[in-house]
Amino acid sequence: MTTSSTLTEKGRRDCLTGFDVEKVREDFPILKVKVHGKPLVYLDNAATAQKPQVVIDTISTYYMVENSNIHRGIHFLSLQATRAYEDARDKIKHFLNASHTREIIFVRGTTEGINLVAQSYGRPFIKEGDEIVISAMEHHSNIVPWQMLCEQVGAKLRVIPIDDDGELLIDEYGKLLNQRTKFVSVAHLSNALGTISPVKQIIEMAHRFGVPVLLDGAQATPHLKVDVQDLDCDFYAFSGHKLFGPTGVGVLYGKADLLEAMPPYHGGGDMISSVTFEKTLYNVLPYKFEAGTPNIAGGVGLGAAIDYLNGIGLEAVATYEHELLSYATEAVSQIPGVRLIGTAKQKACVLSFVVDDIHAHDVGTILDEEGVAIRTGHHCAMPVMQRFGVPATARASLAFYNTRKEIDTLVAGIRKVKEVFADV
Ligand code: C6P
Repeated sequence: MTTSSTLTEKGRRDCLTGFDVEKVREDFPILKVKVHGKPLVYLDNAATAQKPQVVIDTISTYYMVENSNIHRGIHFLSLQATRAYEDARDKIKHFLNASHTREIIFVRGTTEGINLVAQSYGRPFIKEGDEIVISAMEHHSNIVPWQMLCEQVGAKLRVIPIDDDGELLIDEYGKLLNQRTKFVSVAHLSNALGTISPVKQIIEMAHRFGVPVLLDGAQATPHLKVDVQDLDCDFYAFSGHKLFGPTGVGVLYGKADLLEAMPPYHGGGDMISSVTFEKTLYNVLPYKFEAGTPNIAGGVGLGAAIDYLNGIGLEAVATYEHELLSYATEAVSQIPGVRLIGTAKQKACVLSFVVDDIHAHDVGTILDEEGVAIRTGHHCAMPVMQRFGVPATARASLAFYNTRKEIDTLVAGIRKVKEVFADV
């Protein structure tokens, strides 16, 4: 029997949180895969996370015994599929602590959620000369839709600058807010830097000007507890596939009064209550924004992923990941020639770095030979690369199933990269 005196500090914490990484790893079949004959070390979780067996099983069971179209049939299977899909919506409502399921709109992912708001909110409510505020650490998904809107309506994009650690300059943000500001859209957690932004403060400041705020939660939802009522955000978008669920499904949360005031984004089946050639009446929320047959299995799978994550507990996840990121940061930064890009005080799960003047793709290729999967490049955040004066970074991104041993393999791999290039 282990007693508290025989436990390491880390073991003691894991006992307290009830988090057992080796047990959790058993839930993810892909983690047993070998790459180039070596055990897979999957550190590309910010791109997409792996799926636990229960999510895989839920999707295949859905197709085996429940598959049918939803909201359309009166037959048994259709009602069953509808119930499964709507149950998933209810799980998402609880996951985000939204007030009502009609505020939960199924979309394809974060990208579609932001585009929906940019068009359905932006086209009617943002006019020529108005300003939209984003930050310098946004993913292209939270830049381009706003640029497109600006071109369409003649509005202007304003950008909150960041400092050398990758933290938002909150005073500069304050200076950007004025009577012309009509929308603020920022990442909750940056995919390229790992910065957790002070989103509650950002929202409070915008609301003083009566300005709605969208949070891009693509990276935050797998790592941080999100409470949309406590944050008081107006919109929140995230992707199922980063949350251990399937690809092709995501969520847009919106406050009901705003969603009610917005016209539909897409037209088609299910988003209507009646259609004649003269006039169409739209369906109630959330269906008004869900045209056409959705990704039903995806929604059901996302519900299973949320159940799974709730079973582990996001607090235990956050505590474990925080410790793992500290360990990784310490170990990687000790390698001579490594420069970390993104050193904010509040960070989660992302370790972006450059090694000497070796191109990030070379770093990634050599690590791949060691079985280590990371992402290299601009991470769909080109302005971040420009801000730090690098063409690309290597990015290791963590999930709760990663271990210290895997970080050691990453570190050994980076040292190997340096050896290979020392000989070149
Ligand atoms: N970032 C990454 O490797 P989609 O593609 O719609 O699921 O998510 C888009 C998106 C939006 N915002 C942030 C902060 C993101 O990180 C992403 C996706 C992945 O960093 C793929 S580019």
